Amino acid sequence: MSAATRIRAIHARRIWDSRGRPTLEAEVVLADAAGVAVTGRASVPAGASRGTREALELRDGGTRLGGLDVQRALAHVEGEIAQALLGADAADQAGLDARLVALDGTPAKTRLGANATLAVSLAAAHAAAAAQGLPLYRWLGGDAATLVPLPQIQIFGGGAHAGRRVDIQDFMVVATGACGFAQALEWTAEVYRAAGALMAERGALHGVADEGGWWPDFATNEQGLETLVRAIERAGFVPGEQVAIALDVAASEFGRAGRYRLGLERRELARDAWIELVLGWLDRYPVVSIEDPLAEDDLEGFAQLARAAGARVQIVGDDLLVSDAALVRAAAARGAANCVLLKPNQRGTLSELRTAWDAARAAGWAGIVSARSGETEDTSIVHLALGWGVGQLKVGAFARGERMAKWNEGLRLEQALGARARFAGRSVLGRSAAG
Ligand code: 2PG
Ligand code: MG
Repeated sequence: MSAATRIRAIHARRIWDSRGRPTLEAEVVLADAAGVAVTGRASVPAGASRGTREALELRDGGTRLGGLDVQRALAHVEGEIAQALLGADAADQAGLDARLVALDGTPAKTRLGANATLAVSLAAAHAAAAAQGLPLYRWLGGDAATLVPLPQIQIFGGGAHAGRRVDIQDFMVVATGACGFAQALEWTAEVYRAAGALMAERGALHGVADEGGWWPDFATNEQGLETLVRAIERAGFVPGEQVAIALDVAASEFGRAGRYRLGLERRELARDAWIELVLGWLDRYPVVSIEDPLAEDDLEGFAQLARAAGARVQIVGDDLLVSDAALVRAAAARGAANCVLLKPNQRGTLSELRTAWDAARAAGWAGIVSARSGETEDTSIVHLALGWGVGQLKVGAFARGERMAKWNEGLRLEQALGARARFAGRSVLGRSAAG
């Protein structure tokens, strides 16, 4: 190990996320050859629509701050974790993460908390990159890290992010016809603005949902899709050619044991009828990607939908897979999806997240690195997407500082790559083998 990447200190602090809730930030301190401190810093996001198999986000419970404080996780970072990792090599990510996993000793990080382990895992990566004088994506991917991700950007928020006003959680756009990240953002800005204007015209503009998408004042879920197509057109783009639609249905929020209950439309559908309804949307609207169209307990439903539509649409597993390599392999064996959503805090270390991406790639799947609905100004996920060549990035809407910090970081990285940047256009979208 080079002395420059030896861990000298680990600090933690409580900070506040985009919903005003407590979260954890860690700093990993190294010292360079001249003895000058080099610090890596990372913070942890929080989901609202969580998969039941996600690693545990450790909260204090009780009544203060709604039970959401993170003092116990913070104490774990400054206590046990710091003790175990002092003197370790921050450049050995796999070794560090294996120590974190072993130290916790539980399958879902229920002892130390995945928030505690992730903050340190990611801060160590930042510190190692800083010690080499490299941006994080270069440290992770070297010279080969040139694939700039295709962004999935929310226009309307729904589901658990909008008081269940509509059932579908994310109505997003994907600028599949754009020639670069900067152009994709510019086109999305026009669509976002047009969508706001359409809502204002019918007296339905009521601010934004948790991730910055317009509040979903719709009579039916399908009205959200119609409005999105009209917004794309009004912004001057050809729906499906220049700008297409991506949905995160987040169906675990309203589906269980093969039954799907649409609160907005006051009806409950059996799995087959629900799949028929979704297939109808896929026929009538230019949807290129659909996430969690079925509930996390309905692998069979996923497989059924993938057989019917997987050759023409990207089917993304989020709650279904919770960024877990074994779950990815099991779903791939059933042909149940063709893309994995990658959220660092679903597992709690960078190396475990990487393993899930490797499993997805081995299955011929696509991937999307994703933020959570509760975020901070941390932009690490943009670097993960680029550094690992994942090809797609989902960060929420085109509004709110914690979202724009990430989109703007993507712009900086694309510009830094210059002529070496390759924009991941529509070819990175997942497709199942037909038949
Ligand atoms: C999701 C995310 C982001 P949450 O379901 O993909 O939209 O939501 O962080 O609440 O799980
Ligand atoms: Mg999701």
